[in-house]
Amino acid sequence: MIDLYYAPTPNGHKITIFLEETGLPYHIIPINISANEQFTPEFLAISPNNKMPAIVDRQPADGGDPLSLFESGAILLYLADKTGQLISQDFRERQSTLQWLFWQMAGFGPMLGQNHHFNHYAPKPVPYAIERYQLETVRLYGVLNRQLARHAFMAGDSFSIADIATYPWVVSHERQHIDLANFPAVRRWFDSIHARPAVERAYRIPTQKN
Ligand SMILES: N[C@@H](CCC(=O)N[C@@H](CS)C(=O)NCC(=O)O)C(=O)O
Repeated sequence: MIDLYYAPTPNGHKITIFLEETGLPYHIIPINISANEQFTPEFLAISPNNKMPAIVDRQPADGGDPLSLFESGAILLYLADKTGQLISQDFRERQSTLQWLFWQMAGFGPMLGQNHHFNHYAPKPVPYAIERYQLETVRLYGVLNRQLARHAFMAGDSFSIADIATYPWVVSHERQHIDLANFPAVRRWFDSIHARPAVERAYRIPTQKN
């Protein structure tokens, strides 16, 4: 059983998509970040960076004590290796998957997070920041579009944790002032993932339980 510390954000949805895709048993522990539950000592013991998602695997492969992990990319890689699913066993496609997973974690997610912040949450408009993160958002969608124009999925022929990490951020493309008509390969990929039954289930998980 996996304990998932979760809120319904793009980074949270990465993990519920993975768990729904693989059928690995899990139990959700809601973290209400608006109520600052990410700062409780109990949660910080699992996620010292005070952010969700985080997991505790009560049956780790080494048979030892429960294993806790934070950072959505590390969690996806751990669960993919645990199940042998959603990461290719082919040497080269595995490297490609890790490369695009790290691209999402280091670039696409953080830059789009800044886009959201300066477009929707900053207490006053900061034109330089709005323009900087909009330009970077457009550049990153261009990178993704070029990759997906050559491959069915981000790492190659197979749906993988790289796609799972990236999709939830593309769900918010309108909030990022991105028109997918300008990125037709992303549009094709997005629609194909949106239609997956496990993805539909992941987005139907009730949002706040506490
Ligand atoms: N790099 C982290 C980012 C996680 C993250 O930013 N989580 C946000 C919600 S999406 C959070 O918990 N924020 C609470 C806070 O910053 O206090 C990951 O991918 O897991």
